Amino acid sequence: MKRAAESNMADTASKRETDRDEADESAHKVKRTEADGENGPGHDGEESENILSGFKTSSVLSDSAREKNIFIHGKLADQEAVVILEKTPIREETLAEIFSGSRLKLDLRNDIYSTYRLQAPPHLNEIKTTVVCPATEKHIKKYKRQESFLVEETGTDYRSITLPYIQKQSFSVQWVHNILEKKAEAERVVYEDPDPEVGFVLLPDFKWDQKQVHDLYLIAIVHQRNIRSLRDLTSDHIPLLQNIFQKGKEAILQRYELPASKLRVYLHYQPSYYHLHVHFTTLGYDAPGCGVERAHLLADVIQNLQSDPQYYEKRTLYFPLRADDGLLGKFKEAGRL
Ligand code: M7G
Repeated sequence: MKRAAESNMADTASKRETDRDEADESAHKVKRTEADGENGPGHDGEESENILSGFKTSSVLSDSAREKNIFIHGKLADQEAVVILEKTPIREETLAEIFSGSRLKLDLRNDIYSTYRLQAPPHLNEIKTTVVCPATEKHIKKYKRQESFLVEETGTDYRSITLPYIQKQSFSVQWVHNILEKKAEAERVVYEDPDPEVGFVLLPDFKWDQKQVHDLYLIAIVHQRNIRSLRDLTSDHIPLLQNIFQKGKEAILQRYELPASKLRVYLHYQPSYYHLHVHFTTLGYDAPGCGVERAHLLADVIQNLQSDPQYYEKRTLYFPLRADDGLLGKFKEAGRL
């Protein structure tokens, strides 16, 4: 898949084409056995009841013709829900079947030019679909297209404004605990270091459909449960961060044949989910949230902590907040914006 994200609907399609060209042929496709077989349900896809047949649309939160996705707010069996629909990239290995097994409808013919509507076989015409249900008001805001503002947060602001807010208002991290406890997505785990101090679970981010490597997106979730974000990191965490960096890169090389030089490894600040995790994406993929105003390279984080153990406790950090984010309101109330 390309992306199933909220805000950063930047102009990436042509960039992806370049990335595609750049990538080694061997690193181009996720090996079929991994992509389509062993990763279990939800990957090649076990048949599921169509829970969306009763979905009632309330509003379109955002959409993008270029990204070919749409974020919809609605109701599923009387519960608030967000549904994300996204057309997936056309994979090279499906071309033969597309050419031989499709129906063609002619739109126009003019000299040497002709355009058609091609109706591919249903299994080659899938739409990646993400359902959040029951969705909270915060989810609806997260996916709604809206203006952003850059916030400047000192260490003091963090303790007096941000921390009290996130302690009351953040998204549940139940899905993270489910992963760590193998109650969900266990078959998707790419690598695990079970050590309680420096250990982590590496698995595909749910934005990635794992069909092709050029938009690879994995997350490493730490086993420790008391590290909320970048702000909580001190030099005590260097062994944890180095372990994630080293073993995460090795696991990706082994599984996807992608070398470290092709990876962007970073943390978000602010994250959406306050349980420390690290993002691993391909360098050429313009992943949502990988801009300088939100992404902090893991390599830099480690170096900063090596040079100052309290770096992230003291440092002024900058990040964007959406217009109707409650945290933005708190910064305004405090006269910091
Ligand atoms: P973040 O920086 O906290 O927030 O990253 P963001 O979503 O604003 O980037 C959390 C990451 O976890 C994101 O890249 C999400 O796509 C991913 N993610 C979120 N959920 C709820 C799940 C999930 O249930 N499973 C998996 N595998 N990834 C998820």
